[in-house]
Amino acid sequence: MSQKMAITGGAGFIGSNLAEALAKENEVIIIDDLSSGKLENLAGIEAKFVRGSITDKELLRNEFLDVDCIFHLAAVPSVQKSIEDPIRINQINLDGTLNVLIAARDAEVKHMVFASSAAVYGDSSEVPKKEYMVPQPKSPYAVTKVAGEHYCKVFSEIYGLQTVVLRLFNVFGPKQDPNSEYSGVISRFISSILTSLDPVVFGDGEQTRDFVFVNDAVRAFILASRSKSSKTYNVARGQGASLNQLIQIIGKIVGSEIRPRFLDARSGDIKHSLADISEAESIGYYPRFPLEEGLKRTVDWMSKYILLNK
Ligand code: UD2
Repeated sequence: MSQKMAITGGAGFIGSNLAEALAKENEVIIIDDLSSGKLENLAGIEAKFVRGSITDKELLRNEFLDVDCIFHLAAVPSVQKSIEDPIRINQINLDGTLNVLIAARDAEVKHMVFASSAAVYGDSSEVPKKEYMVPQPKSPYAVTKVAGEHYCKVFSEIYGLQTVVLRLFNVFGPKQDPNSEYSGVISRFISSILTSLDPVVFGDGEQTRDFVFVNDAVRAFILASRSKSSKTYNVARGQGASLNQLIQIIGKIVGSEIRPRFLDARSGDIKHSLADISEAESIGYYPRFPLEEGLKRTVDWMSKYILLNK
């Protein structure tokens, strides 16, 4: 049955992939201030686009009328920026989330899915991460995500707005911008390799992350919107891969041997990040894309992107 869905941050990397999937069967409204999202991410997607910020309560209240489910992804997604300017990031990420919740309540929306982050787990060495572990935020960014999660729970309990929280691990895939210093490592590696530059590895490359292909993350959002309880779920693949392994696989895909440039490890970098995804399995989430397949699709997309942007 076709529903009316709103996506905040719908022009961003994950938001635009979600919009593409939802728009096939639903009426979709995308709200994005284009601070990091891009209109080109929405090419070919049949949806209403509203340029605006989650700091604008009035706009949210109007756009949420008759909406069945809100996917709240809008945020400044940078740990580094939150360290440089915690007040601004709090205003957008946390006050913005509160605005979205209040506007959802006022417009009598029934469901919301909130994009949280593996950053809430901090840098404890205990792996795999399980949802019941006590959050240990290590940056203002992570604090805004933990607090946003709490607001979601409180709004469920007090106002009956059903909220599902997704803790995203290292999501990668088409439409991830490779050009920012803070972009995900996979988009940076692939764009360097395709432009004949040596990818830079911070540290020895043996650190591991739980990389998940964006189509799997999108499925998690859709399953979460159908779930009947206000719970928190890790979204990952449940398997770690090291940067050295990534480079080997990408080398195989592009058919050349890659020699990375090893630099000092980033300060505050964690060694291993891995999720337990058994909770998410209870709502029907199973990652469908093996790492190699996801990387192949990302290389294909990035090759076209580089050609178009030459
Ligand atoms: C992810 C999130 C971040 C925060 C954090 C919480 C992304 C893009 N970032 O950071 O927002 O939630 O998790 O734990 O999802 N690296 C290189 N070369 C590069 C870029 C990165 O070697 O050109 C290394 C980096 O030092 C790190 C690993 O690759 O060891 C992954 O880096 P990342 O920025 O993709 O993601 P992460 O897990 O540090």
